[in-house]
Parts: sequence; C-alpha cells; structure tokens
Amino acid sequence: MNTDNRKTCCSINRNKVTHNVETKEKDFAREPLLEEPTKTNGERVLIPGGSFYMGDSFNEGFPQDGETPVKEVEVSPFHMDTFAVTNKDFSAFVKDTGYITESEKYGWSFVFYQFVDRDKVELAEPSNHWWLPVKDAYWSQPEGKGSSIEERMNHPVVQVTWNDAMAYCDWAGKRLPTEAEWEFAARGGLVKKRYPWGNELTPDGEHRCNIWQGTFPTYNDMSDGYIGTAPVDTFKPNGYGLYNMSGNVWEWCSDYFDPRYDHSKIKDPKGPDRGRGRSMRGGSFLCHDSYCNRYRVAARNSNPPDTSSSNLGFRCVSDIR
Ligand SMILES: [Ca+2]
Ligand SMILES: [Ca+2]
Ligand SMILES: [Cu+2]
Repeated sequence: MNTDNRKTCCSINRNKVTHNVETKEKDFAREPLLEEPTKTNGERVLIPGGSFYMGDSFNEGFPQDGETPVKEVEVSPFHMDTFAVTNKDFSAFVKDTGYITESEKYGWSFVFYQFVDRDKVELAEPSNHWWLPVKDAYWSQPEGKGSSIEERMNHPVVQVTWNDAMAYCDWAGKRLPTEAEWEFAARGGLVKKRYPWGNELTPDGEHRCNIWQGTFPTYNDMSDGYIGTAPVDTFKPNGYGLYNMSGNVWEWCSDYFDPRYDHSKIKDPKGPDRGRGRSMRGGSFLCHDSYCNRYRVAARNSNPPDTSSSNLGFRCVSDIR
C-alpha cells in the first residue's frame, strides 16, 4: 500500500515494519426495517437491497482513498451479521478446525503502543512507530505473551488477516461483504449521511461509536467508555439493526482495493480484479478527527491480505437462499 502521505492512525501493514453532487437527486429514502432493533432479533439481519448513493457527499475524505465521486450503486438483498465476529465465535472455529492464524505463523503482529509493556513484551524488531511489532501477538493473546481474551469473549476478534477471515467464512458457510454491500448496510436506510445514525458525531451529546477522544496518539480521555475494543453489542444499532459498523474495529471486505472505484459496474459491484491490498471499512477505536476520520460510512482503507493488528477484525454476510 502506498502510505507516503496517507494518514494511517488506525492501520498499519506488515511491509511498513522496516522503517521506523448530482444535478437531480432521486429519492432513495426507505423505512428502516426495524423500529427499535434489539439484540434478541437474532444474529443476522436482512439488508433489503436497492439503490443508494455510495461515497462521500461532503468531500471530507482523503483524496487518495477514492471516496468520490458519489455514485449511484445498486445492491441485491443479503443477510448481514448483527455483530462483528467475536472472540467466542473465533474460538469455536479454531476449536473445530485446528486453524492456525497467520500472526501465529509469522510469530508476531502489530499492537498499539499504549497496550504494550515494553519491559515485559518482546518486539519482533525495533520500532518507534505507535504500531509495535510484538512477538507472539495473535488472536487469543492480542497484545502478546501474558495477554488474554478471557475477559473479552464478547469483543470483536482482532489480529486476524484477510486470509484468516476468509477461512472463518468458509467454515461458517458465510462470506465477507463487498464494499458496496458494507456501505449500503452501514447507512442503515439513511441517504447521504455521514455516520450510520446521521450527520452528528454525538447527537444530544451521546456517543454512538467507539473511537478516540482527546489527543491522538498520546492521550485518550475515553469519554465513549473504551480505550481499546468494546463488546460487539455496545451502543445503539443503526436502522438495519447493525452494531458498531463505525468504529470499534476495522472490518475486512472481499474487494481488492483500488482508489479509483469502478463507476461502470453499478449493480452488485465486486471491486477490481486485482490490487495490492484488500479493502476494509468502518474505522476503529483509534480513529480521531484530528488525524484519521475514517469512521464515516463512506471512508475506505486497505491492507495487504496477510496483515493483522489489534484494531482489525471482520463481520460476515450471507446470500439469501
Ligand atoms: Ca474509545
Ligand atoms: Ca466496525
Ligand atoms: Cu482511523
């Protein structure tokens, strides 16, 4: 990935270790499927499909990310998991299959520096970045030796690569969403809004997603309640009943990433045929407006398919049969 002048507060890739507005608008508004969605509605929701305006209507993204121009895109109905894949879910997969993740094979993964005790944890190599390559950091010990997911079974699994996510999907009989599906779903039936719930970050002072408050990357005042990951059912869901589409953890998508998003395929676009990385959406608990505002629904990012970090997970979708 070309990261020369991209603000990468909440993403990092393995290759980086070596150095330290339309004239006439159509009415796409639709009624949300659920008036007041609750967690008891099951583990997945029906995303009704239809046409929507994909991309950044505010021109506030990073130009290199390719969030514009806004284009009219149609997606077919599908099911999306209400929550990101949790540590509990991923444990069941590993138990059943004996799957070994890529971080385990590499022997290290990226951890945000504030979660690393440098006296106790060994680095794979020296680093002055806020992303530290930590030895033996992987999904069930996300911050390296001595860390554990025991108290975080209902949090999103992290330290999983795109390839790991694909293996999980295969086991679960599901798949990763395309970028178009992810964005359609994240918008929750709203049209041209900034976040899954509207345009205001904290409507009536209420936090609706897990990002960074304070001064990135030094001081997080945690006014949303979380310094790292939050349980997958934290905050109110969007109009489709989906939790934490914005913030908490980045979510892998199936597409290859290309900043020049193909405008010609307006029905169920699956992204380009090749690319250096795979797309990811939604931002993470490290996003802050001062540095990386990618917790907006239109925001895009990518990583090589073998990269993992402590703020990157995924959520599954399934076709309607
Ligand atoms: Ca937070
Ligand atoms: Ca998310
Ligand atoms: Cu970010």
